[in-house]
Amino acid sequence: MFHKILIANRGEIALRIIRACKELGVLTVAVHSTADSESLHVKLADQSVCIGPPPSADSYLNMKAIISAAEVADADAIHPGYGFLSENAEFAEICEQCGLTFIGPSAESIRLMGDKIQARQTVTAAGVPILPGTKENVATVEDATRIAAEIGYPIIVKATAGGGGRGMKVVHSPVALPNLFAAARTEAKAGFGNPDVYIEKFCEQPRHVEIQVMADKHGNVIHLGERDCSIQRRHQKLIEEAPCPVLTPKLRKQMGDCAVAATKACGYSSVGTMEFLLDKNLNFYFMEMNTRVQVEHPVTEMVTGVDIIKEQIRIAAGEKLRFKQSDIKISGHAIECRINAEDPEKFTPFPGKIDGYHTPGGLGVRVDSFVYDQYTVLPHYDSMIAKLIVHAETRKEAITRMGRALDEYIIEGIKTTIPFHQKIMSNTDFIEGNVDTGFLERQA
Ligand code: MV4
Repeated sequence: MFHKILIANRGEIALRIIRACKELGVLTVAVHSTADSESLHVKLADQSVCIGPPPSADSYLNMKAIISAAEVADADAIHPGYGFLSENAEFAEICEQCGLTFIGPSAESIRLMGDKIQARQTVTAAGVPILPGTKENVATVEDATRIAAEIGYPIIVKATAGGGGRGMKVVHSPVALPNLFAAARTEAKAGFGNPDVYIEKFCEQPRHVEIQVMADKHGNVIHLGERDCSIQRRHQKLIEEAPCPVLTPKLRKQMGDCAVAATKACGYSSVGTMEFLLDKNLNFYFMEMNTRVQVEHPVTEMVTGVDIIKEQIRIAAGEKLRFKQSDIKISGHAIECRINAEDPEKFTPFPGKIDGYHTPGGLGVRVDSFVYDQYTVLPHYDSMIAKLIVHAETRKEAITRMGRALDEYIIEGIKTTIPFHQKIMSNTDFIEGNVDTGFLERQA
């Protein structure tokens, strides 16, 4: 096991990683921007290093400053959390070159899955279903027009170097194609430094269902079941749950087997997530792989009892998985609400000082957060300030418990998305599990 881990992140995930390290008996180094010196991750770590001014580009994305901090503090590994440098293959490589273990997959796996065309090819070879689409980049409007006609409208143009929904264009008819195709390439170039795009059949009103996987460095791979993340707004997930309300045990096994096969096919080790679209007829299609730990990992922890972060650290340290697939049992139902410092109607950021704070508690309630009374939510970073997670025997009870916990949660001085979540918990369609990725757009 490692002696000391540097956590190259902030906020709730930095705290989550510190907690895992403490339970593993590993020392922790926090890094922070000048704006974050009063943050809890700094206070709770064994030591801390200031790595730059408030903008992320100068601090949490500053590879040189982070590597230097690790060397000065004599850390032997770096945990990148999510966001920031977590899916940066170059950073993973630099860590290893400096003798620091990157707590995540290899640079090669990050690169392979970061290229969406290669990812599609790799999982297809493993027998995983994908939507009809191009095996190569589409360079010209002429090619795009011909291919779209072959696939049949609607189609979607996606950035090969993209992911997470940015720079995608849905096209419903040939007349709309030239403009949208050009826009997709421009946005891909601007967003990812690479104009390459490819085309897929567009799947209408799918559910977003993802499978958590875990792979050690000895070839053992298991999955921890699925999460339904269909409640999203502009590609930002707001509510996640496990299990997915419409999956049958048979379908869960099929998707799980596919996720494991795909993970093996890319030579992956660490924890990761295979994202799928699930259509109205319960057909599933691989979308992309997230080669990091995700925000919503706690819902899987609550229904499996597995500490995903501790496992991830053990895997990076070279340990074998402590579970076989048959050890994994899904128990009860978990829901996570992301509490953002935002206007609950318009979803515009609302940073500022918290003046009055009380967290919910009781059976089956978990709060993963880094804020406290009189803490000032900073304008420089993501607006998520807490994840409220509940666990109960059934989905119905979990929804009731979430409503109860949201009622108990007091955050004064700033606006938060708590009122939004309260509305969803009493929405009939949500209560019936009748949701897809278009759910929120239809609410307005
Ligand atoms: C799709 C799709 C429909 N058909 N691909 C969004 C995030 C990115 N990972 C890919 N995304 C989508 N890809 C095909 N061929 C619909 C989406 C999509 C979506 C997916 C999951 C959750 C919310 C979404 C919202 C809009 C579009």
